[in-house]
Amino acid sequence: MLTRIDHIGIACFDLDRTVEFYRATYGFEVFHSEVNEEQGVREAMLKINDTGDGGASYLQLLEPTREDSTVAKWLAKNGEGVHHIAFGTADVDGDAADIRAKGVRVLYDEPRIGSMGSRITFLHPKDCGGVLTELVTSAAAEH
Ligand code: CMX
Ligand code: CO
Repeated sequence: MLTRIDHIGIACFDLDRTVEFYRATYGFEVFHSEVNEEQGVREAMLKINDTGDGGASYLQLLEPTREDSTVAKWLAKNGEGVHHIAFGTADVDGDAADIRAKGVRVLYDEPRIGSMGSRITFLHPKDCGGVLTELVTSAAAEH
C-alpha cells in the first residue's frame, strides 16, 4: 500500500546552487546527501515533514554525474525542473508486482538501491500520464 509522498525529484545542473536556493528561499536544510553511481546522480535530500506511516516527505535535488545518465539526458531535453514523484510503501516488491499486473511497465525486475539505503523501482512515464513515478521502501522502520 502506498502511504505517503516520499519525495519529489527535481533535476538541476548545479546541486550546490540549487541547495542554496531552497535554503535561502524556504529555509529547508540538507538532511542527507550522497552520490548514487548506479543512477548517475549526486543528490541532496531536504526533509519537509514526517508522515503518519513513520516515514517522511523530502525534496530530492538531483545533479547528473555523467553524460549518459538518465537525469543528464532529461536535463538536456527539458532544462531544470520536476523530474519524478515518489510514493512510499512498506512493501515495494508487492506494490510493484500489483501495479505491473495492472499493465503498467515497471522498469526494474528487482528493486535497486536508492537514497539512504532505500529500495526503489520506477514506473514508465508513458504508462503514468507523463509522470515518471518511483516506489520507495525506506531502509528504516519498514519490513
Ligand atoms: N518524466 C516524464 N516523461 C519522461 C521522463 C520523465 N522524467 N523521462 C523521459 N520521459 C519521456 C520522454 O519525454 C520521451 O517521450 P517522447 O517519446 O514523447 O519524447 C520518452 O519518455 C522516452 O524518453 P527518452 O528521453 O528516450 O528516455 P529513455 O526512454 O532512455 O528513459 C526512462 C526514460 C523513464 C526509462 C529513464 O529515465 C529511467 O530509466 N528512469 C528511471 C531512473 C531514474 O530516473 N533515475 C534518476 C533518479 C534516481 C532517484 O530518484 O533516486
Ligand atoms: Co527519486
